[in-house]
Amino acid sequence: ARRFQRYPGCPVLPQTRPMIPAPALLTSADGTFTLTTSSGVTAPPELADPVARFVEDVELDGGLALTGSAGITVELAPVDDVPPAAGLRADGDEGADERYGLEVAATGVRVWGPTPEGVHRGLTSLRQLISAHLQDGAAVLPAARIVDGPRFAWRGLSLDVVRTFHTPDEVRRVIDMLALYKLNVLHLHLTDDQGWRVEVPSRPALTDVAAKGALGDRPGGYYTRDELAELVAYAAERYVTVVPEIDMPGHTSAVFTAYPELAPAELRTIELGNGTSIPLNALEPGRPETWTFVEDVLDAVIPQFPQSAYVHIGGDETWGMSDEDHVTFVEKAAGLVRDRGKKVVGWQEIARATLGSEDVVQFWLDLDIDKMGENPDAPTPPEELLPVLADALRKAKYDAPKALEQGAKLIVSPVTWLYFDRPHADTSTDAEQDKARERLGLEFYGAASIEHGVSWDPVDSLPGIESADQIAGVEAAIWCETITGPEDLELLLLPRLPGAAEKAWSHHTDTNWPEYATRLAQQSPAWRNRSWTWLQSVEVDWI
Ligand code: TNX
Repeated sequence: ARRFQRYPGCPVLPQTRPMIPAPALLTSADGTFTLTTSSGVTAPPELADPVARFVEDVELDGGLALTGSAGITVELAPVDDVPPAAGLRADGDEGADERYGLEVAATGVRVWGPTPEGVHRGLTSLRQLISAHLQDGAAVLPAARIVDGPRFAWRGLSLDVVRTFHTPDEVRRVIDMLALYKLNVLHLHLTDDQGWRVEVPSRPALTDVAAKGALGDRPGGYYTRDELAELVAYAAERYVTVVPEIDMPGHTSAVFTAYPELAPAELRTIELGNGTSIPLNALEPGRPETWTFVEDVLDAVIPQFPQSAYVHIGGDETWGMSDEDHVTFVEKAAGLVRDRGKKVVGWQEIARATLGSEDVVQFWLDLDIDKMGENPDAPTPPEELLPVLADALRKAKYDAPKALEQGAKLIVSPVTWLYFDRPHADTSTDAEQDKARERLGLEFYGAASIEHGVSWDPVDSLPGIESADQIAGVEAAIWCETITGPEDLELLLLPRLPGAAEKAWSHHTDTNWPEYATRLAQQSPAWRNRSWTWLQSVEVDWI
C-alpha cells in the first residue's frame, strides 16, 4: 500500500517518549529535570487559562500539585519547523495554530507556541510526560527537545447520545479523554429513531415525548439549554469544539412519535428478528410542514453551539426513500444551514446531492458485502435486509469520488478503522471485564484488535483520496446499540481512542505496534487516577 510520505525533514523517530500521539520532532539530550510540589509555572497573563487548566489536570492525572512558581516557563513564540495542519477546523478559525515546542533541560522545562491553543497542546504533552514519570511525588523528566504540530486540523469523535443517553457528567469524562489525546472535535449525534436530545422551544413535544425514548427500555433524557451551554464551554476550555448533528431525513422515528403529522402515511420497518427493527420512514421533502419543522429545529439548535462553524445534517441510511427525494431533501436542508451562516457536514450519502466546495462529507461505509458473511459469530440478517444492504453498499462506493469531484473535503471515519462499536478482539486480563467485552460491539462488523486500530493510514483508507489535502480530518465514531452505560462506553473508547488520535495528529504514519504498545501502556497511571475504565488488553503490558 502507498504510504503517507513524511514532510521533508521529518525523521524517523530515533527514540520515543510516553506520549500519544507521537510528536513530529524529538531530540533526546543528556540529563533530567525533576518536578515536585514546589515546582510551578511562570507565564504571561494571556496564557493564564491554559496554564490553570494544566495545573488542575496534572493534579487529576497523578496527584502532583504544582504549588510553586518556577521550573516550567511557558510563552508565546512561533513554531515553524513542522508544517501547518492539513484539513479544516470545526470552529472555522483559519488563523488557528496548534503547533508547539517543549524542551526539558537540566535547568528547567520550557513550553512555547504561537497561540494559546498551541501552548495548550504543548502543556498536554507535558501532562503525559509527568504522569508517566511520576514516582513518590516527583516527576524525573529526561531531557529532550520536542517540536510538534497536528497532521490534520479536524480530529474528532462522533458520540451517539441517543441509543443510550449519556449524562452531562459522562460526556464531560469523554471530553477529558479527547483533550488528553489532542482531539479537538466532539460530534454529538443528538437525534435518531429512538430519541431526541436537544431543546426546541417551538416544538415542545420533542423534549416532552421524543426525548423520553432510548434503545429498548433504557432511560431517555435530553440536555437542557443550560446543560448544553456548560458542556460547550467545558469543551471550549479544553480547545474542543462541539459540533451538533440533527440526523435527517432518515433516522427520524422519534420525531414522528412527537409530531405524527410529519410522518409518512404508511410506516414501514424491517424486522431484525431479535426484537429490534430498522425503520424505513423519512421526512418527506415534498411537504411544506417538513420544512417548517426543519427550520424550527435549526433556529433553536444552531445558537446552542456557538463555537461550531458546522451543522451536521446526517443524511445516512434513507433506505425507505427514493434517491430523488433523498437528494432533494439534502440540497434543501444544506441550503437552510448555509442561510444561517453555518457550513454543512453530513454522512457520505449526501455526496449524491449537488454540494458546494465548503461542504464536508463524512465517509464511513467501507464495508464489503461479500466479506460481511465471513464473520461466523454474526447473526444472519433477515432475507428482507439483504437486497437493501447490497444496494446501500453498491451506491456507497461512489460517494467519496463524487464528493471529491465536487470539491468537497472528506472526514475519514471508515467502519473498518474508526468504528469503536466493533467488538474487541483482544481479551482482557480481568475476568469480569472480559465477560462484559463479549456483549459489547456489533457482531456483524467482526472483532478488531487494538493493534488493528493503528495499522492503517487516513490517506490510504478510501477510494479516490490521492493526498492529505482532500481530507478535512479524521473522526472516530461510537454508536451505542450495545452500550448500556458509562462503563460500557469507556470500555469501547479506551484504549482505542489514543490510536485514533495517533492517526489524526501524528506525522509518523507507519506506527510500529510494539513501540506504540509501550507508549499506550504508559497511559494507564493517568487513566487509573481518573477512574476511567479501559479494556486491559492482554496484548499490552499495562503499568
Ligand atoms: C450505521 S454510521 C449508522 C448508525 C448505526 C451504526 C452502527 C451511520 C451514519 N449510521 O445508525 O448506529 O451504523 O455502527
